[in-house]
Amino acid sequence: MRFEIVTLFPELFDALRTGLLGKAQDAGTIDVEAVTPREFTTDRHRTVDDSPYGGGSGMVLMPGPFAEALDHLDEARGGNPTRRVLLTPQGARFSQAHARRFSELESLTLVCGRYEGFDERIRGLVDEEVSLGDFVLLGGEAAALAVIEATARLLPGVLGNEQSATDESHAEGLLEYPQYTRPEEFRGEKVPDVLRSGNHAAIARWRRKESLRRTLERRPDLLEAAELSKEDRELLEEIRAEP
Ligand code: JBQ
Repeated sequence: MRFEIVTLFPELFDALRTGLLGKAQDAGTIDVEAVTPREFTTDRHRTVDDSPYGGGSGMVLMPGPFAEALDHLDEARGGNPTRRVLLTPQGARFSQAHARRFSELESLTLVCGRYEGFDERIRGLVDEEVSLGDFVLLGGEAAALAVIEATARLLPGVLGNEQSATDESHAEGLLEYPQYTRPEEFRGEKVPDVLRSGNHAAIARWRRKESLRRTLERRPDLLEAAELSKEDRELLEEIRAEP
């Protein structure tokens, strides 16, 4: 899969050479190309922004250099299709469902806006708008990195088999159960006995119960949406009956 980014800070996407996504690039499973609208300016100062019509403080990103950068990427792709996504706090909240949908594409083009503002006509250049959430960033770059990571990890060959199984359990919509490794006791806190019992049925039941407990305590909204078995509902009753 190809990830294209239009950004004023292409160096930030060098971070994708690290770890599993670096390996995925070396293996050719993913391709990352970051281009800057600045490269597609014609004036001496490589201007990408200008003062707003109607007055006011701050600068607004001009549509021209963004459109030229997108045209360049279209050409480099040889006319193959892509989906253009603008990162903006005004977009739909990014979710695992977006990541799944994006992971089915041959190519995804992420356009990084700036919180300060971009010309409204940049919106007309993209297919959809997404946001990571209700907090303030300086620009879309950190959001684009998150979208790339969430999407790329779903591609065959990016993760080992072990972790793709983990994704399925998370996709059920519950929070993860607590995990432990050595030492058996750390600063007075012991590993729960059941995990050292060798009783696999008891361990599976404990883990499911702790997943349910965490979800109930921290994300009751997820519990509403989750598909629960009869055993799950019994475990929840046990939890609710606890002092
Ligand atoms: C959003 F997607 C963007 C782009 C620029 C700023 C942003 N701020 C908050 N949340 O994810 C966002």
